Amino acid sequence: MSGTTQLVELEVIGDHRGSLVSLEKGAKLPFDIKRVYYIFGTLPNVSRGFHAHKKLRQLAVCVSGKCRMLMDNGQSKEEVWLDSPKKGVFINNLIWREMHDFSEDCVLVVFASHEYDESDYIRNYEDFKNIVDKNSVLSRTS
Ligand code: T46
Repeated sequence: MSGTTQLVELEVIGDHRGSLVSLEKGAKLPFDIKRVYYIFGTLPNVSRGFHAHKKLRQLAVCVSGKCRMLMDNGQSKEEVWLDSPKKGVFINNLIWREMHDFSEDCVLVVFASHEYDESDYIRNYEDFKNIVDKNSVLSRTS
């Protein structure tokens, strides 16, 4: 993936009773969790997201059902199906994300590095591109 998004294989602790996944801060979850939210009951043909975050980093997992996540770092786009409770995606800051094709039974759980803050959202794609382009010029000249 792009380096700022990363597919994460989650370890399943299974026994004769079934499966359990445990998430703690570490290589697969490289931040303190300040907030958890989940998206469910998404209606047919509804897409969500269409924004980036200035600071927020997240790990997203479909614990039931599936959805297609598109991630865009301003230069290239990638898509991943979140279709297993064993599969997560780490989404760094300054990544435009869209979620599409939610199955009826989809429950998307998101672990977030910060509390909810509307001022951290970039909800306009042109604004997002301008910030990303400016950052890449700054990193080339510093
Ligand atoms: C993201 C993707 C994967 C809150 O009040 N608190 C919260 O913690 C969240 C996440 C949302 N809200 C409010 C803000 C809006 O009025 O709930 C409403 C729906 O949020 P939004 O339109 O941003 O939802 P999505 O599904 O487009 O995006 C969400 C997260 O907001 C976002 O951070 O990365 O899921």
